[in-house]
Amino acid sequence: MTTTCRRLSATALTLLLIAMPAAGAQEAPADRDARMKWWRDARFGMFIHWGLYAVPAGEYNGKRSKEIGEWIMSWANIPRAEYEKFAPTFNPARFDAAQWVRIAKDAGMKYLVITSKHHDGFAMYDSGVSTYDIVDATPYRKDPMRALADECRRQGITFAFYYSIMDWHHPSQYVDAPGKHAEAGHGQTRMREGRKQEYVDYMKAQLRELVTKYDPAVLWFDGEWVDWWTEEDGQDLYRYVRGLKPGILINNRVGKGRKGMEGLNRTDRVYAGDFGTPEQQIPASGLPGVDWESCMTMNDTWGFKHYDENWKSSQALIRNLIDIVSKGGNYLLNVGPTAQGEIPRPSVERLADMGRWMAVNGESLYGTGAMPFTEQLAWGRATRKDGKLYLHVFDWPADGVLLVPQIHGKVLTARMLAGGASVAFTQTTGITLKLPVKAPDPIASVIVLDIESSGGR
Ligand code: FHN
Repeated sequence: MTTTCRRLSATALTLLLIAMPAAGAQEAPADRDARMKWWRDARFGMFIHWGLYAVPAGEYNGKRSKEIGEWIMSWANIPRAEYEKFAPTFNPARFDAAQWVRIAKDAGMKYLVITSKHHDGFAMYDSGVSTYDIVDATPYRKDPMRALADECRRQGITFAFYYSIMDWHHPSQYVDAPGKHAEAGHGQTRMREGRKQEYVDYMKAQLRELVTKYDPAVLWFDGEWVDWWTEEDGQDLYRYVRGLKPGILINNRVGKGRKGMEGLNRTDRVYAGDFGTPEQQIPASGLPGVDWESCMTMNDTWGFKHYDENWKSSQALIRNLIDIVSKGGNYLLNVGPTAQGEIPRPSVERLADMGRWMAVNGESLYGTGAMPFTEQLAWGRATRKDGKLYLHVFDWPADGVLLVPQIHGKVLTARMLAGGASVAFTQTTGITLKLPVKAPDPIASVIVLDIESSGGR
């Protein structure tokens, strides 16, 4: 979906967001901070879109589309009974939970969010309330979510689930404009008369299974734009899931927004949930006052498409991560594994590059806050934490002179994060650093300033 609708200024947006009480607003601020802490510190997570759509991999009856892979049931207008036929051929024998988690961990990611059920309604775990799941309907017969949840715990990665509210397969819903989502802006399902409660009960039963059996740290909802889902439904679902696990985090897409929020991008609103979810974009000034996480693809699809080779470079991905964290957000970077159970090689290679950068420079991102400058820095980005200011230099100055705007507090030392070499500096209104001639890292070199008294400018 395109997420470019911005009718309010960033300042107006921020004020509105701060003014909106969330469903969890009864919670004391200190309790909320404690609940959010691991997530705010983590900064970098892996999104995994994996489901039956990996079987057609973007191609149906010889036709390919520019649309996203996990939407093939909608854009190729595949009837339910036909789409179900992918299940007996779905046998991800090469799936290796330990390897997936290792790939995320080595990239420097701290958490993983995987599709338990996407819009196609197919459960990727062993559901007791449906047989339309990977254990009952495929020759694989095993539960990869069990393996992943266990492996995440073993390797120290936080495990979380995505869950779609809209369901193209559940009999309570039907699609009245098949294949039309591109023109309409988004696919819809219509709710059959009198069947909504049955579906809400079904969702709640599945969510109870997911929370009680797999203990996810986040429930990441999506598909809430359907016209039969309301903000009240979202708040009820929020309370239900928090009731199952009080410490869980829930994204904003559980609900729809209140009156007065119509002009806001749906992914930026924080109302029923705990954090905003800008999609395929980095808000220019962050979303001050709310927690947020940008979710983005590495190519142009979330679910695997065998012909999508439009990969972003490792440099672009590393700089996106820095950019997001410097604006106070988290980066949820997607991979779309194949039907055989493998993360595509181009994704693995890029994640390895990110991991190499993070192994040296991760300190400058984990647990940090947004940079203390209101204006964009021409040469890069900055983050701060515990009396330290981290400068991420994208464009290394040819004359070796780096100008940093004024900050509160006296700079005590300046050094390169990689290797620790000292950097000469002078501080007047701003700070002038005298850097080595050559950039130590062509993607982003990090300089650490120790500041006597930390805080904003
Ligand atoms: O329609 C989905 C899409 O398939 C994908 O899951 C993304 C991820 O944020 N969310 C939806 C659109 O907002």
